[in-house]
Amino acid sequence: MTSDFEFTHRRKNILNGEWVLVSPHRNNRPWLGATEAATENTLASHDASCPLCPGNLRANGEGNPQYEFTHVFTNDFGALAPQQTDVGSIQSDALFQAEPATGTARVICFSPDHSKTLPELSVNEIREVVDTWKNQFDELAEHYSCIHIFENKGEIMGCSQPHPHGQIWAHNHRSTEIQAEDERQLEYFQTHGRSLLADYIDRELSEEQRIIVDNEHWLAVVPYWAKWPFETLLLCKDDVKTFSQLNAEQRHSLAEALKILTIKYDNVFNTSFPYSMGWHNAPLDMQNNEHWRLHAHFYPPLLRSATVKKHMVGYEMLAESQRDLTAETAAKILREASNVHYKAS
Ligand code: H2U
Ligand code: ZN
Repeated sequence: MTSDFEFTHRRKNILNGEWVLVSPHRNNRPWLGATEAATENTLASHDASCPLCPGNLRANGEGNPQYEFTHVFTNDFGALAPQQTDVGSIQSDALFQAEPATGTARVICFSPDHSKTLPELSVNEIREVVDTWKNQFDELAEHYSCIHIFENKGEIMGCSQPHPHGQIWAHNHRSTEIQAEDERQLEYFQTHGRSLLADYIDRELSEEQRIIVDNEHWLAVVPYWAKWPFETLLLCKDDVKTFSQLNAEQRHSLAEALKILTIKYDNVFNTSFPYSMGWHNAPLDMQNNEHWRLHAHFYPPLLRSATVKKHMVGYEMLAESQRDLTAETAAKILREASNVHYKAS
């Protein structure tokens, strides 16, 4: 099956088992280019009222240190806590199923500079973020088996603070997405004797239709089954299952890939591109994780401009995801977007 077909079809997300309906004739016309004027960044590099800026007080009354690169603290309003009271009162049966959930939630400030976003940091500064992700993963891995490292970027994604930051939620139950990806990857491995994502990387590299960034250790593509218009999948090209295994070279290469990918995002609409992104590590509760591959998903909501977002409503809520722009067209737009940030050019 060629990838530039112009008729309505469905594609399967082989990582989580979901299908997406693709209707390219509706919206696959030639790209009109970024229609927005460049949005000016009016933020100061330090904001006295920001709970994430160095030296400022947070909601719980604690002060942030004068940090130089990154700073991690336990979320003052975390959804998970290490201990639960009254767990004995949880009952579960065939109809009402429940289980206790404990864990921890942390916030990672990516930079002391309130006005910056990931693509505006230098590769070395992004490397500090990557190293912090690894250190946090290592530390939390001693207590938790399912560790989610993610970033919500932009007001449109419900991000509460403009200060560049991400989050970590760690727990011992498997989240729904990790469970689905584990099952799909295991099934593929048992059938084909190879890792699903290793084979997928080879296929993307040979087809060259959906590649955005391809460096020594990382590959970013608009996945074949993307549901968000500019969704990307960032894959480690080496046989790495979790953040703990990333060596210095792979982490540096990751910082370089992240810089280019996020710059390209911003340059599509000359705006700070909102998204939710996050890492999928092999869960640490199994003996044999040979079917796994470390990867990150970027789910940006924008469709046509800095303000026109894709709404996952109607058919999408009730049936399955649908997209008009093909993954190949979205990949072309991202690939052709400049590697120099619009604010710097
Ligand atoms: P989001 O913008 O992605 O929601 O992340 C900011 C997090 O920072 C949010 O989860 C936490 C919020 O609970 N936070 C604190 O822990 N302390 C504060 O003083 C403000 C915000
Ligand atoms: Zn700040």
